[in-house]
Amino acid sequence: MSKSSKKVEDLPKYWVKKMRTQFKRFDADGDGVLTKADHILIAERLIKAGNLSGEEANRVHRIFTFLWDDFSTSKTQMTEEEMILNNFKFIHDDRFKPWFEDQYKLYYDAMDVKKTGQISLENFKSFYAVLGIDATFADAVFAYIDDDSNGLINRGEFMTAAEEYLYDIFADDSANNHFWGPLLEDA
Ligand SMILES: [Ca+2]
Ligand SMILES: [Ca+2]
Repeated sequence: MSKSSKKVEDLPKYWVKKMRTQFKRFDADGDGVLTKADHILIAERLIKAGNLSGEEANRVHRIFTFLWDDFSTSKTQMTEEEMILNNFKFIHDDRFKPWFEDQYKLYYDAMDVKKTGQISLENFKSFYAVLGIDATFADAVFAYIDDDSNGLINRGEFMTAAEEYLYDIFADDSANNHFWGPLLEDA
């Protein structure tokens, strides 16, 4: 069987649960498909949560518009199954690594709403809240990502944790697998 003909049920179950969780976090309007509208909604919620205006608000809008345009590769919507199969293909093909890195650099920039170059616990909690994740889980995940325990997440720490979440297919239920919040039980 070639990789392209794989089915979701053939993939590692724990990893699929992570991807389903991520999908549901980003399906901001909850209609079961990822679209540009979800990305715009997340941007708007982030702008509201951070009380941003002017160029700061425009920047967040641009990031999420670009994330969708880049991520969707001109599709108008993406189903959960498509996303899972795509991601499984990506993690087995190094050509997609730079694309993945570009995408997560943008998430980092979006969390760093005030462009300080680092992500504070407050930034992190705010982003979690925007994605509908219970903030009580943010402390443990933040502490895990903050590898040098200086109370801030830098770009390198963020990328390492993001990479683990996507690439670690046989992981246990530890904080590194809660990058996008605790795994959803019905995921
Ligand atoms: Ca949606
Ligand atoms: Ca740190």
